[in-house]
Amino acid sequence: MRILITGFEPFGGEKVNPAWEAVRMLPDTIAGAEIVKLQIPTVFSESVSAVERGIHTYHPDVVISVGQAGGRSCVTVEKVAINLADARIPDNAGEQPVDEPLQPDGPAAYFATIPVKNIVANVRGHGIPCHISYTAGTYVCNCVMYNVLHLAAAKYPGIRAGFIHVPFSAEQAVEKPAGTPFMPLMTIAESLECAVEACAAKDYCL
Ligand code: PCA
Repeated sequence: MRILITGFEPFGGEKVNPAWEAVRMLPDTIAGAEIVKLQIPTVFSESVSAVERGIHTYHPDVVISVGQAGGRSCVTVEKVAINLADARIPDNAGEQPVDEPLQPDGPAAYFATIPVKNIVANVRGHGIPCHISYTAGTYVCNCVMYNVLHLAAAKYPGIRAGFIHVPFSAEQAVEKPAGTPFMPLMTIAESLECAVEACAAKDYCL
């Protein structure tokens, strides 16, 4: 099994993105699955094509995308992506869509096709706080999750896909007001390893 795992470049004035920093720490093999890591731009119009190039190049069985969710206190595994782009801040190319559909003819939403509950259980089983989330927001992360699931439904039926949001890393929180939720980068990376392990297992429920 081959798993493509993507992480976003920094955005919104941050120096790092804990998603990519954690992804790049992962080993090249987890539970027998080959891991391919890819950094993708935090740009509405470029992010999905970057993932699709990765799909063309590496022919993965599973695509897991990872993004920063500043303000969340634990790792969250996204259940659903919605057909909406509504950006609070401009992306890294200055694009700021407001109330736009991602796919004018697409369905309102897609559910993740990775084993969301098993991932949550495995991450928690390793002592790391983790929950299901029922909103991936309306920014670039939701755009990638929706469009990768759309691609999988239309063009790559063998691929399973989903999204994981991670909190700020400790080094980011140092610069922020007291009380800002964070997680050490090592712990974030460990949670991703647990997530991949759950995806690599044969018997699982969505
Ligand atoms: N988080 C943003 C986009 C890139 C990232 O890492 C989001 O949640 O949409």
